[in-house]
Amino acid sequence: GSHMAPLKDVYKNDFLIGNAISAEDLEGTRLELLKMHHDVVTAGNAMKPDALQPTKGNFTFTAADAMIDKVLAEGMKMHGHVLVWHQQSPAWLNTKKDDNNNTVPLGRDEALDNLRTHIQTVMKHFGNKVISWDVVNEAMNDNPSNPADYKASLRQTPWYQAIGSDYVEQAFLAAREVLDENPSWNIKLYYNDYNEDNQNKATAIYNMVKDINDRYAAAHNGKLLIDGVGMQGHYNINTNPDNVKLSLEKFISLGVEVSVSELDVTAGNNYTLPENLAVGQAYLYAQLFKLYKEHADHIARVTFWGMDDNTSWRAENNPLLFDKNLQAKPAYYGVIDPAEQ
Ligand code: 9MR
Repeated sequence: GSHMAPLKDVYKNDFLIGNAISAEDLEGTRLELLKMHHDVVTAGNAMKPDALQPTKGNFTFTAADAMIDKVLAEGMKMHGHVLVWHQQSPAWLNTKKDDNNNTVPLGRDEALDNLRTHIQTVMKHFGNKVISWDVVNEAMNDNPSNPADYKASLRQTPWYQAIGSDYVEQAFLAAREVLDENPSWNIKLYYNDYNEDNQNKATAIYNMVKDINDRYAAAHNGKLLIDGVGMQGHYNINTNPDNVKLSLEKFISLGVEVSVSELDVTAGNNYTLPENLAVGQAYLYAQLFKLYKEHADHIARVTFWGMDDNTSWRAENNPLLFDKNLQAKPAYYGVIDPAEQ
């Protein structure tokens, strides 16, 4: 109800509060709830590569344009998600069929050309309507055994297979060129990944960002290439906030900004949430927001991955602040008043 504290007001001195949306979230009651609590929006699917360039050179911006224009007209900001990923990306970007009709990686030059064209066309199209971009998503393996060797820790994605281990850096270079050509735009370039509470994965990500940024800074007067690290935050009720803290502080030590980009915390199953687990979930949300608040100087944005348990990608496990009737759960109160938990 309207007596509830808007999340964005509670954290107005700390960081932006965001949510992931689909087109239905921009209508009626859902739009009211979205606007009441959030400063900024991420498209859950509408700006992914398969949505924007299903076949080579055929850019399909209509739906994304309608979404972003409505978001801005309603007074919210937009975060761009995502330019380079191994999911929801058409095969033509980085693979081809060989003479035996087997799918094989494209050659480096052709794949690099596709990577750069996609990044630059999309960024120029949306221009300054976004505050930041996830340039590369989920490039790192889970729990890599030797995180000191970040290149060996990279996921063997089609982009990796076609371009090589420098595809992440190449993506950021392509994105940075667009910003250099448009100095009036104020857009941050992010690397975004999940399970970042795993210390091996966090260390590999740290090493990658450090290597890429150190070499770029040496050649460009100390300037950053990667501006930010997105900690997705797809957690569960057993996630240890001490591990989140270690990773958060590790990323902050890179001198980049951090955003919590896709937060949700699963608890219970079969679409049911017993009261003890609802309280445990609220407690974990509270611990996380205490941690985020303590590091607010380095956190630009905290974005939830969905508004309510019914429309969540993990609906069975009740991960969000509002229930299927859009009523606030204990988790909501954990977020607005972490000290009380
Ligand atoms: O929320 C998205 C869901 O609707 C899609 O089916 C799914 C497909 O992979 O992607 C979801 O969003 C993902 C995000 O883009 C990247 N990080 C993980 C998210 C959850 O899968």
